[in-house]
Amino acid sequence: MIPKNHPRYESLVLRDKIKNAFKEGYLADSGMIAHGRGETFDYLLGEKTCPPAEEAMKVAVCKLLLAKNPVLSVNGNTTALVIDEIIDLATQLECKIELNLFYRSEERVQIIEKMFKEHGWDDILGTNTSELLNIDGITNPRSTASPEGIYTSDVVLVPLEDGDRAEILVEHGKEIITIDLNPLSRTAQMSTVTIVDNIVRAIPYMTKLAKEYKNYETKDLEKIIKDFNNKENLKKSLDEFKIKQ
Ligand code: PTJ
Repeated sequence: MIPKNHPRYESLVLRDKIKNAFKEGYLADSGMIAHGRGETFDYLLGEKTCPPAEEAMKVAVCKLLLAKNPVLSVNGNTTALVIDEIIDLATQLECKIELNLFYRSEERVQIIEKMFKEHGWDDILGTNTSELLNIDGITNPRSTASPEGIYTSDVVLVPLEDGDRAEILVEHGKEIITIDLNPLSRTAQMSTVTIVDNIVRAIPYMTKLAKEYKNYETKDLEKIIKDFNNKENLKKSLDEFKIKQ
């Protein structure tokens, strides 16, 4: 039991979620390392959502609302940290959720599928291995894509992963949105829109924006997107990492 008055209470609660997910068999062992990496960056960021992340989230939500087939891709860490929040976001956006694992095993797939069902989301894509297609150019288990989801999607949210999937999906003509506390990660650098923030703060904020923006006209959404430049926004995000007391 973590005492509520502990100065690191919120951070310890997240660690507990990660530890429990590993014990329950659906978090990759490397997922714990990934979480530690995220914790470090979040410390340096002041554990708060910064203005460049807010700007990127506004653009990301507009792109997801304007998309023909938007998909939220989830892995073990995302499930452990924000399963209910991802479901809320997908509900507001009326979009699909697809499971995509780097350390893919049938056991992990089944546990995560069951969890989504128990949390009220019946049709998570990417779980029926025999029906999945592969994205050309990705030579690891992240290449899997469901025919009605990532394979035919035009805008995909790819949070909390560092690798080559984002850039290859971009090469395939898709717009990729990532949430990554490390602005220098390969995924952060290669995505169309990079949100440098903790996923636990970002997803609820995006849901709030989606509720507001879904009443906007197309031209108003396009206006929000128009002048966004991801490279410039990434530079602004990097400037937020100041080591100060
Ligand atoms: O569940 P699987 O099998 O798909 O595996 C998941 C992991 C996360 C192990 C794997 O996909 C992975 O790519 O791990 P990496 O290479 O450590 O990349 C994770 C990235 O997410 C790093 O850049 C971290 O800084 C970042 N990150 C970690 N925790 C958070 C985060 N970004 C946002 N919010 C977090 N809470």
